[in-house]
Amino acid sequence: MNYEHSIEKKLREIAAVFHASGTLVSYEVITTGNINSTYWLKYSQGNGITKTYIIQRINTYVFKKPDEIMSNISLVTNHIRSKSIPGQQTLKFYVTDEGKNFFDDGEGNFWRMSNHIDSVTFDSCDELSIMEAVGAAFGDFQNILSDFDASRLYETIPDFHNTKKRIAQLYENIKKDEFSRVAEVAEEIEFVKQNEKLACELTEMLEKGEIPLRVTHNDTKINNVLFDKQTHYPIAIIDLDTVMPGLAMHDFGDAVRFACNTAAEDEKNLELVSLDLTRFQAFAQGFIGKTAKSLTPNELSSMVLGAITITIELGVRFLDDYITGDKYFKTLYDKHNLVRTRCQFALAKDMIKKREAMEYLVDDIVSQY
Ligand code: GN1
Ligand code: MG
Repeated sequence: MNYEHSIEKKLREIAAVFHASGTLVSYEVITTGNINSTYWLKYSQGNGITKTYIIQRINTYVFKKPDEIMSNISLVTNHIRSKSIPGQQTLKFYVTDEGKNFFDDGEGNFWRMSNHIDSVTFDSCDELSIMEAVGAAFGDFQNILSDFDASRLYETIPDFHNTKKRIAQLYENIKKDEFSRVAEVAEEIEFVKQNEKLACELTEMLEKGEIPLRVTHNDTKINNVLFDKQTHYPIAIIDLDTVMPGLAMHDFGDAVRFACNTAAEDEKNLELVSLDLTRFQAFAQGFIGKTAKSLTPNELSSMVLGAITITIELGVRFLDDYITGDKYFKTLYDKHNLVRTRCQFALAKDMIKKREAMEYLVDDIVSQY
């Protein structure tokens, strides 16, 4: 059986487990996302009517306890749904005969199926109104979850954004050098050493109780916001696998890292990589506009630090994956993780250069509320 045929067979099998209705017309592999495998399926209901579904195979190397992610997602989506926010849609996960929102196929694979929300997404965007809307959507997400009891959530990836631990782990793996790749990355290691103190400031503030944990999204890429096709109004936030207690500055910062970069996350030509201050201003206006009243002064004054921190942290994670044999992130070619590392560090350098300008913009927005 060829590969495509076996995937199609598997998808039909999984869709049946979750009681997809109708007959499969077509499917597509969705290639965005570095962790899970995602498929879009179209089912005919007869009379020209179709229904679309999303099936995902959860990466169990990354998410060791898929049942815990699905428990979190179900609590969070129910919470969002219970607020009945006009214009907002929520992901709905289908259940098996046993009433479970995931399925273990007995071959080591965990699957889930949700509705597909008809929408558009942006991987990058020069349109400032969209940038502001993305900021507002993530800010709103923060507000919607502000009354959610965090103790009900599992920590799906322990220490996910604990920058200190991420760096400590990198140093451990540098010592082991299991794949003999350390010599090649001397410059990158030097960058980490030079910026370690700065990158660990937020972790330390948290340890000292100077900033609060909140329920956060933790993976705020712009393409996790779904927009209405016609109005370009945000209608849903997806990718809820890492919703857990975290820092508001990390949500702010990760979105900035991804959406305000003038290049792609894995751009090889580092001259193209920089922080776009105009996009930053628009995003910050949206995010801080929604959250200024509920965040503490320490949080508001460390938003830019959040962007620098998360950019260095992701570079550290890519580098760690590179020297430990590329097991965590999906890679499309040899050294893909190294390319990603270099891109993140180049962006972090530019953010450090522009830190004052970024802080000035944030302060200006804060002063409006
Ligand atoms: C991963 O798979 P995706 O694109 O949703 C990663 C994020 C990184 C991102 C970088 C669970 O997210 O933390 O920021 O890649 N997710 C996990 O592109 O590790
Ligand atoms: Mg994600």
